[in-house]
Amino acid sequence: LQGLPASVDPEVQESLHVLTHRISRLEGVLTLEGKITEVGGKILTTNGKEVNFESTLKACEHAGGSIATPKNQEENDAILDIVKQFNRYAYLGIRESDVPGEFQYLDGKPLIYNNWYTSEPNGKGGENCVEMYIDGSWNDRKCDQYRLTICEF
Ligand code: 291
Ligand code: CA
Repeated sequence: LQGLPASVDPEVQESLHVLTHRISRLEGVLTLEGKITEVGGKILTTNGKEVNFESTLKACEHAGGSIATPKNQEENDAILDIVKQFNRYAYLGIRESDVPGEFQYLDGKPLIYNNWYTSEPNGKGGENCVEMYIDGSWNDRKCDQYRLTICEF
């Protein structure tokens, strides 16, 4: 393990080494079985269930994660892989702000990446959430639809 001060007890260092090894093996198994996808530092997963936006947030938070939120094309592609596998749209961790037509992350920060479908967001009244289409592009959409739950950890 890199970055550990030399003062860390050798037995503690060994324990961390063993734990790290075991975790990476578990990640390998889960990835091989298609249960998780790793992208950058993120782990993405789905329970295969379709629920509305609020329920998606709750499900992800209950599991100790948060709703999938693509911050770059690589992450968007990884979420898209899951969307394609299930052939179901998914809500993303993005919402309309108090400024109509402006979308932001759930923590209120402005978007640093987007993949809007042509002429979206079109804000057809009350489209405060964002869904990913089967081609990976985004559409603003009402929050009451049943969409594939995808969480990030
Ligand atoms: C159209 C587009 C989208 C919009 C969507 C919903 C559909 O896409 O105008 O921007 O978000 O309609 O308004 O909602 C209902 N109730 O039909 C539809 C897909 C081809
Ligand atoms: Ca729309």
